[in-house]
Amino acid sequence: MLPRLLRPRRRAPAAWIVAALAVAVAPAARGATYTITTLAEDTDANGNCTLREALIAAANDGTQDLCVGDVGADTIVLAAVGTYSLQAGEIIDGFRAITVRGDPAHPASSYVVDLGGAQRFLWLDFDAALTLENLTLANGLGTTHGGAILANNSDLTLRDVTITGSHAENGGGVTFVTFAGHDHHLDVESARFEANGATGDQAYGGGLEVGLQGAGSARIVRASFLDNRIDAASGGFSRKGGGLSLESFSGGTIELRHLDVEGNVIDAPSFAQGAGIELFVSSTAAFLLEDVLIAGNEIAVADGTNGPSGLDLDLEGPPATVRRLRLTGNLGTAGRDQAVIQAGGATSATISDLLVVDG
Ligand SMILES: [Ca+2]
Ligand SMILES: [Ca+2]
Repeated sequence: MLPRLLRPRRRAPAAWIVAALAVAVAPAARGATYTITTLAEDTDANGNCTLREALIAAANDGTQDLCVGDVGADTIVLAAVGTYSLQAGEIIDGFRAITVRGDPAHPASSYVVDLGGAQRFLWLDFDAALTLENLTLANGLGTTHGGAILANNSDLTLRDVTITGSHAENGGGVTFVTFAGHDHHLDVESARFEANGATGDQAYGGGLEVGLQGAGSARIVRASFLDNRIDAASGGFSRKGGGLSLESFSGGTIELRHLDVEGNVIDAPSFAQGAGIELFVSSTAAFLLEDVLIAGNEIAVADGTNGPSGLDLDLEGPPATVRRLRLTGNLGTAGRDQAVIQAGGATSATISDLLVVDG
């Protein structure tokens, strides 16, 4: 006897065919568009749709006041120029896709979300997707990872976005981490990570922490990492990447281009590496690092285990292209080198056009 799914089907009655056609032509879920016209924060049924209400509606497909829930992927448009308050507690998004954008009529600096040193903008937890366009996130507070955004096994896209004044133990501004079986993508284009801080005893990424732990890929193009910090007081291990820390263990392709990395600091008594950038890649997918300025970054404490000050690049397997790097003035009080570049394992690395001056 054939398994049930393989048995020949009887001819469908006419009514079934009509019903099937009706399903076929029914419009797909389009998702809701929430246009936010108030800077205030509330979850009261008072006849408005605040940013908090829209994020909760989008993260749950449920109605909040005038934000009507929809099963599709949702878009939130910040239509009021000014500073939005989002400080009343963590919002978690699992499985849903959300886009939040500032109205293109004004620049990203016109749409600020003030997280009040109280919460992240959003915690993406498993197979969610967030796209941010043309806005600024300020004063976020995460716990262990991701001050303004924690993307855990989820897609994250940042375009024309500034992340500033945010703190967590790792990933002071943003943490993007993905594990085996969750092949998610980080896409950053035209973004600024400024004056964020990682505060863990063991800390990765003062501005941005990327961890590809068995899957995932990253593209970061035209991004600035300015004046971010890692501050670690006691004597633990691994304080890495004052501006950017990216580590890949069997992750996918990595493309890093047109980066401006200036004024980042690691202030730690020991084991501080890459006050500007720290990159460790032990995958076999392509790696590209090009057109990067690394200037004036600092390892603040003199210790034999500390350094380099500008760039710590360790390639352990990928076919790698590294070119057109400018390192200047990465001195600090203790950084013994502006850059350390290591290529081991099966890496085939082409490294060219390095300018290292004033250090
Ligand atoms: Ca309301
Ligand atoms: Ca939805």
